[in-house]
Amino acid sequence: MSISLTRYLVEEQRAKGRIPSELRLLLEVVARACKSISHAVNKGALGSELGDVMGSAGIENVQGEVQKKLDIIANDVLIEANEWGGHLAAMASEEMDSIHVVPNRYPQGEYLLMFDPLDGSSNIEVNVSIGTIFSVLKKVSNNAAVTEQDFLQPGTQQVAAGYCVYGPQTTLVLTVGDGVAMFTLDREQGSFVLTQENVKVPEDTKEFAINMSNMRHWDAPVKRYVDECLAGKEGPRGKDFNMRWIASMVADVHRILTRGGIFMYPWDKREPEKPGKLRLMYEANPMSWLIEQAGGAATNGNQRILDLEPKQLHQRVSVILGSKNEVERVTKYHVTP
Ligand code: AHM
Ligand code: MG
Repeated sequence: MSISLTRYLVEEQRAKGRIPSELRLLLEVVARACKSISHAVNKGALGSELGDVMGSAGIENVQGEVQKKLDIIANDVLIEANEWGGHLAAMASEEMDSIHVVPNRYPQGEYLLMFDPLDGSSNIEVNVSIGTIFSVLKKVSNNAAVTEQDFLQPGTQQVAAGYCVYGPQTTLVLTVGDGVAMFTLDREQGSFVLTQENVKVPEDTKEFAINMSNMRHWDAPVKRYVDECLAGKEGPRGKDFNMRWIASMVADVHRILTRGGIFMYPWDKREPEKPGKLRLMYEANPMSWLIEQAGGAATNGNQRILDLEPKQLHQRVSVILGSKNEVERVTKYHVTP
């Protein structure tokens, strides 16, 4: 008999006492929002939702990146679905300058939701997998008003994290700190069905993912690691490596959770003042927790990502994650070159 996401969450709540009912509801609402984003993404050229956002204020978000119409639609879907339920205090998104506090007309809960509504959105037009990444924290301060400060908690404090990948299948991947579970959207039933539990990332791999066009900008430890992989059987690693780069973190991480691998978006010299391209709160923290829950590792080269103390909501970070032994190797090259 198939197990729905609802049943999985009820069991996590009831039998395991792992999640309170408000968190269960929150996750159900996020999943519902993902379903609706999946439908919008699926329409492709049949809808009117492809393309960049054209507005008088320009087409860039707070990060200086071009916004797609579907970025905005996905953001609105998540906000509207989540703001009235009473389980959230506030939300923060890669696509919004500042936090979105639950309006006064609705009851306020104790959770904080962060998301990248449509990760990898440069892939929308070319019909390649994209996804939604989310992370949930608990508001710890007793202050009545929620501020950005409430969000600035390390990744170890997450109470739930996951992503939904919109690919050939729509798959929701979730952790509440009890391993990683995958749910596939059954479009006939309209519900997410558990398709894999206890997901495990193999400790070793022969597959790496990095944007090789940035090679000349990398730091020495990353260059050394990739050079050694490229040297193959004849090189110091004594084996051939394969390479993949989808330019959609959700899809790259999904592959790694499925068959192992290492993903790197390291700091590079293009914009030396930025610690990396990816965002700590919306991308690195939730993905790092999922990877760790599946037995993998995630660092910024020097430190475990989940231990980083965030200073800003839109903070960026260097990311190295995936199969444990490979991540440890790259990290070792940074720490003791
Ligand atoms: P986005 O959140 O604006 O889509 O950017 C993040 C994406 C990641 O999904 C992906 O790993 C990376 O950017 C790809 O970057 P690049 O085009 O530099 O290879
Ligand atoms: Mg993103």
